[in-house]
Amino acid sequence: MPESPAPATIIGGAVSPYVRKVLAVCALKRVPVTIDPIIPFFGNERFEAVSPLRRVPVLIDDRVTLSDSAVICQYLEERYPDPPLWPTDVADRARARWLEAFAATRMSDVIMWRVFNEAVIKPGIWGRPRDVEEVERAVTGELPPVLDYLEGVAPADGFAFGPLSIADLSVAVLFRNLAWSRVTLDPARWPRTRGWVERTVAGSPLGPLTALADRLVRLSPAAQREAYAAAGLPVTTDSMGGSTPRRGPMTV
Ligand SMILES: N[C@@H](CCC(=O)N[C@@H](CS)C(=O)NCC(=O)O)C(=O)O
Repeated sequence: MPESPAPATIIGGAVSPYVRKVLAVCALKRVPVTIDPIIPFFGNERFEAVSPLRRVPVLIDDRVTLSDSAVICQYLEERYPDPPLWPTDVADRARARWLEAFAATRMSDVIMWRVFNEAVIKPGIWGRPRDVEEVERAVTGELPPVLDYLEGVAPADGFAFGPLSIADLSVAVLFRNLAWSRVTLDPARWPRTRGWVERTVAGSPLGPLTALADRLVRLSPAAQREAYAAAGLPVTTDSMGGSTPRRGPMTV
């Protein structure tokens, strides 16, 4: 008999692509979730205790407290194998792990740290002006090779390895953070990547999660909590978020 999923608390808000990835996997595996949608920079001592790198997401359930979306998703896969989110073929499974690693490393460096951090986090959280030239340099210089690589591996239709997998989710989540950074991609230059991302969002729980996050980016923290509940994601009564930031923005 497969184990019925234990309720989990997810620390971190759905504006984070890594939190959306974990929430999508929880939804696919029917793990009941309560969310503490903190901004990581505002995490209190309890947050530091559960997330030594002070990063979101964190998953807490009856057996583990885990950081890092890749580690969390692997745990959920092994504990709740249905539906499988890693391909069955051994070579495809390795390729899926690589795409997840690529999304977490070079793709994240460019999209989250060079672009989103400068365009959205710096003005929105730290009240400092964005360096428009810095964003432009990343978008014109560093982003195209990442997208060129993805264009070479993107499927012409469907998902990367047949059924929806962790590779599709890991890559697709990052594109919404580019859109919030007001980066528009030339549709003629990376058409396969665009189609792959659109199909993944439309064909997975990332659809409603992205719609929720589109609302969140325009709301105050108090209104955000209501938006989560309205989207069927109950919010914890107690929070690991404080009212003042604990440290300045991370440098890479
Ligand atoms: N590789 C990690 C990345 C997590 C990450 O960078 N999260 C960001 C939010 S989008 C964060 O917590 N940043 C706060 C910080 O680095 O101080 C994962 O997949 O979970």
